[in-house]
Amino acid sequence: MSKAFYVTTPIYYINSDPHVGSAYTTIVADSVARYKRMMGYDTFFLTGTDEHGQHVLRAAQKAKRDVKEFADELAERFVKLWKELGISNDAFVRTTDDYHVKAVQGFFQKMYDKGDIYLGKYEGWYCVNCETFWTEKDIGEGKLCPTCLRPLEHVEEENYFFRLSKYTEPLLDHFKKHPDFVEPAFRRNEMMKILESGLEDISVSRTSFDWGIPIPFDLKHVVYVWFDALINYVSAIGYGRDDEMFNRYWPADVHFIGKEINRFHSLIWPAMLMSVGLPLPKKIFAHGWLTVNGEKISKSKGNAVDPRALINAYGIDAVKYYLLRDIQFGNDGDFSEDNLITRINADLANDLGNLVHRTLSMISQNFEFLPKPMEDGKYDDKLKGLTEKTIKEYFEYMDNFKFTQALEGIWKLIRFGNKYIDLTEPWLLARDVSKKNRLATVLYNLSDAIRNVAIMLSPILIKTSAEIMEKMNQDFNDVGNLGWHKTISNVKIMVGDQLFPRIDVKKWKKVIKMTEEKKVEVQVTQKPQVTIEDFARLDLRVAKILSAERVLKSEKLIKLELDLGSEKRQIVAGIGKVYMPESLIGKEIIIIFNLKAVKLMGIESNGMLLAAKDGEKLRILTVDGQVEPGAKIS
Ligand code: ME8
Repeated sequence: MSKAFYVTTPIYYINSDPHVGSAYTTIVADSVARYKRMMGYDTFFLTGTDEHGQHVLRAAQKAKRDVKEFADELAERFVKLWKELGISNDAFVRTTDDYHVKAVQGFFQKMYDKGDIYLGKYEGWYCVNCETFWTEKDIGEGKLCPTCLRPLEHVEEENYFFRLSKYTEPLLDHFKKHPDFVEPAFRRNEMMKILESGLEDISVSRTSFDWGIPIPFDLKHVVYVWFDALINYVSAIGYGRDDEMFNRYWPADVHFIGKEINRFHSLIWPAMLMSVGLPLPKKIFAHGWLTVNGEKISKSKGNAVDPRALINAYGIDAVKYYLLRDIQFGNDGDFSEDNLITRINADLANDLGNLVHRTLSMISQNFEFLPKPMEDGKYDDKLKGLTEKTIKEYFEYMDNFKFTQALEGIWKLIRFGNKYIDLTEPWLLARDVSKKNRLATVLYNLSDAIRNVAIMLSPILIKTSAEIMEKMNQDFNDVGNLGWHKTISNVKIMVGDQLFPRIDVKKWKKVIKMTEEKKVEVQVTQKPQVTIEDFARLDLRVAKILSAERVLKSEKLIKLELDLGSEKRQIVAGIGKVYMPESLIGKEIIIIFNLKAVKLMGIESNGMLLAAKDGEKLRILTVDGQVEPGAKIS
């Protein structure tokens, strides 16, 4: 039986639409799975959805929906999108699936029996968006989540804890013995630093809501959503229910994840596995974050690009090629539609498209069938040598997830193929009957280089690769077909259309409208000009916050007592979703001093503070260094 290879993506939260970021990890994992299948591995590729937790529950409540029905509907969008993107996952795990629920309960029980789970009291901060507990030392004054910058909630609950601290040493040991356990190396070093400072026990259950997996020995608790989610990697391959399958695929060969969830995968997950006595995954690869046109992907910015729109406009192969070629896997990268178009025109239409079209056209003009090589000549060895070198390096790069380099290598060969045409001048050979044999060899060699290119591209450019093979009437799909002069001759070929039509940049309507739309919005909302006198009518002053407390029954409003030097006053500010009252005390802020007093929820507000707003983000204005309260601003 062939060797097994098990590859996973994170399981995605269902409360936001899949975007080009989640598609990125899935496309990478799919390309690796397809490459491994081509290499003859018995490959298992897993993706899925992470459906429990407070954020999903709240989203369902907000939509006034039954939470399970809501989850079913949202999960389906992922299943459908991956189908549309041609993702070749072997299973799709949902954390609400029965087998997963049972596996999590079994896993938790085992850890409990081992003495690694104990009851305690949690008091600290929680980010509902990231479903992450944070300690005081992790977070700043503003009490914002270090990952997503949203306001944290204070939590006080009786929780079960996992003795993570106990695994600091064993984990350090594992990291030292397996230097490639976490990649890239700089991500590994980040984890080593955390380990060296010692791990603390973590809370692993919640009691304040029930949308989760009940803990078998204490049903008022549900398993913490991250604990639940991580176990997907074993539940989906039969943990606790199908030993044969489980033993075949576990340990995973690689978990592909984004850098923000590295700590969960490289520290917590391995410790959980150690606790139940299972081997650790062979590798965790934490890749970087994509921005879109230089900006963080976010719904409020309108740049959470729907991968479907991109694929409809450019085709799946072009988008995949661009992502794997332009973004150095491992590092952060920017998704730029302009660069995507440049790659399509330069690499796909010009280099690859022309090589295939020129070669096939010349064959069809001069021969009835794909010719046999008849007469060697100048430059043949160079093409042969480069083809063989490219294949060898391709394996090395793909095995190490260096997609950019693998594609660069293939494109060197493609470009040399075009150069080989210029050097051997087949159009001149075609004019002279005595050179027919040489012409046959040149065109055969070119076909052979193209066929090798198509096989190497097949895990990524699936459609294009199949199209090339069809045009050339060749069989493939097996790594054994890679190599010089393995092209079958004497077969009918088909020229057909160019593989990639060029995009006329001037006429083209882009998919990502974000930047233009934003500009329009700025123009529309820009206010009329004012004179210095207009501005002088405002009395702006520095005020020091003496006390701050939430306005009863309001999520948003905070009542502030201010020191203005000559007097004290009270204002009410709508900053409660972003700031914790206690974090505001002592700050020197800017207020409009001569604003008419108003009542907000029955409380007088005598002035207004200034704040910067960026979508959902809000930051209050302060002064750069200490000044006396009451100082005037001009
Ligand atoms: O974290 N650039 O789910 P999630 C690159 N449910 N990759 C991105 C990205 C971006 N801008 N945005 C998202 C969760 N991703 C948990 C995981 S696993 C046991 C539980 C990708 O829906 C990247 O892989 O927030 C990132 O780690 C993942 O989506 C986060 O997906």
